[in-house]
Amino acid sequence: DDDEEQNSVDMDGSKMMAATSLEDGDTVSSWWSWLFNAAPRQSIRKPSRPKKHPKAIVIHAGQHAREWIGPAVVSYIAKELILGYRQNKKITRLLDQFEFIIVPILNADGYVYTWEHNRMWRKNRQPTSIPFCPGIDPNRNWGYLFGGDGSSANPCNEGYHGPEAFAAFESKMMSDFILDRKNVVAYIDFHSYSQLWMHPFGGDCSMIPKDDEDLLEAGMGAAKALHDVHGKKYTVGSICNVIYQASGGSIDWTYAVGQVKYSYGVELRDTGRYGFLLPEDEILPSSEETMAGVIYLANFIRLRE
Ligand code: 0X9
Ligand code: ZN
Repeated sequence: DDDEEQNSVDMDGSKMMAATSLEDGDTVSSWWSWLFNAAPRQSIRKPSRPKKHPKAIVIHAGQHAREWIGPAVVSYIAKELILGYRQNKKITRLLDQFEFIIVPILNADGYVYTWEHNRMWRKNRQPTSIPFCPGIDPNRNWGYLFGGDGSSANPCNEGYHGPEAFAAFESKMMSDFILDRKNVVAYIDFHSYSQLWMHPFGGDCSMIPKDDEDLLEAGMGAAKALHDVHGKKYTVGSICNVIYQASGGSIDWTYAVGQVKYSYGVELRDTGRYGFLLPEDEILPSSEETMAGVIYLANFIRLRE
């Protein structure tokens, strides 16, 4: 009927009625209510055919509390996939082939803390050995090259790696999940900011992954697909080359231990003008362009692997 037609989604977002009201200088909380009110308007349909050998793509954001654009973008991707099924050919084909596992906010207590107490909080809120310095950096706590350069043993430091690997609940939960599933072929950990599409390694700058060429090729393609949407430039390369050495990060572990070949850490908009305090009117364009990058990557894997 008419209503269904109006709310169907196509890739350029042109038919998304509710998006119009969102662009009129709205707040972050209205982004969330728009997102979740949009979803139930369309019934979620049964798969057209069962997946034969489902491969999983894990997408998450929110390891770092103050990087608000990540959870918003990842939730948008979830919404697009749900609403696009059997509406959009590309999305239908991908969902028939892959299982998408989406976690918008990994570090939930840290995220809540940035809304209620300190907008610039980064770590989680777990107690440490120092009562007035809570919080482990989940992205320094993964169990590969744990505790090396680019992480701190000091609980008061923003890059505190924790007392031991996987002491942080978030890193432990996510890594256990990946080991259990055994079918994960891609993993994207969204952060902000800097506009980078990065692959391993971050913990040891002399190490080059054996899949370096494929990782670079898929990463460049994703960055180009992203760029084609709103003209934003993303730099592609390894964490060490592109940003800095950082030990105990998620994608080093997912790649080296979790056996997830296409492991990426992505730093979303912007390049520093607003930084973590990205204005609301950039949420939708960031989401649209990032979606294009993710779709590119999934298609790359579908055709290549
Ligand atoms: O320091 C970090 O953990 C990342 N930068 S951030 O400003 N988001 O804190 C860089 C390390 C690897 N990056 C990703 N996995 N995205
Ligand atoms: Zn981060």
